[in-house]
Amino acid sequence: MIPFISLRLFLLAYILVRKLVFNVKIVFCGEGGVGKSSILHRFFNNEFIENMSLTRGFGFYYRILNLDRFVTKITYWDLGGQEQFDEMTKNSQLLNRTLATVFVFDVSRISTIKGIHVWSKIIPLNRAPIKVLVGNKIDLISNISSTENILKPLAIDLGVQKYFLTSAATGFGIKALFEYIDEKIVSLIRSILSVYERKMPSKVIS
Ligand SMILES: Nc1nc2c(ncn2[C@@H]2O[C@H](COP(=O)(O)OP(=O)(O)OP(=O)(O)O)[C@@H](O)[C@H]2O)c(=O)[nH]1
Ligand SMILES: [Mg+2]
Repeated sequence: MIPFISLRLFLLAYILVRKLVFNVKIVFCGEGGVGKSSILHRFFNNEFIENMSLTRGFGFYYRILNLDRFVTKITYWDLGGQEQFDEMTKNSQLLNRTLATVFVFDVSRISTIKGIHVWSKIIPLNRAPIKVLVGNKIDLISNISSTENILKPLAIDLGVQKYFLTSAATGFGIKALFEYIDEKIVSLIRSILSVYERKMPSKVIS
């Protein structure tokens, strides 16, 4: 990430390629079976697997956002939520330099919210500036408004900027979730770039 790059290195990279490459890490966390892998699978493959196997440790997905002045490589970390993998996943080194966290719970099993509380303590706000709350499996419940009544105070409590109701089964809310994360990443990088560019000599910027 740019804050860790020296200004001199930044200038050199900018002069050489006129395009910067950012590596961004996003983690999907939450209790086992809430649908983290299914959400990612739905987004990347536009498909739903009824009997998705549990994630043993963690999995990855990659995506490149190619913008006019910079390229962003986004890595989506799919963390296995089963307790047996805790040692591997709830690990500060693994979670280091996370830019965005997606906390997922299952709206048809409200008790899965407690997994989010556990994760929110492991990834404090200052370590991951973008935080999103997701209530998945919305296709399994009929009373959406009562779920919203749970989500709103929970979002405030966790200090997350936004919450989404999704269904990996139908695809509901999935595109909006990923678009929101993209927007937040791009605006964060733009604001960092503008700070650095103010410090650069004008002939380099022109
Ligand atoms: N009806 C319905 N089922 C879902 C949805 N999302 C996931 N599932 C099902 O829930 C089960 C668990 O989904 P996973 O995506 O494996 O859950 P996970 O959070 O990755 O679980 P771990 O890897 O164990 O942490 C699977 O059988 C999925 O088919 C959804 O939106 N609606
Ligand atoms: Mg999984």
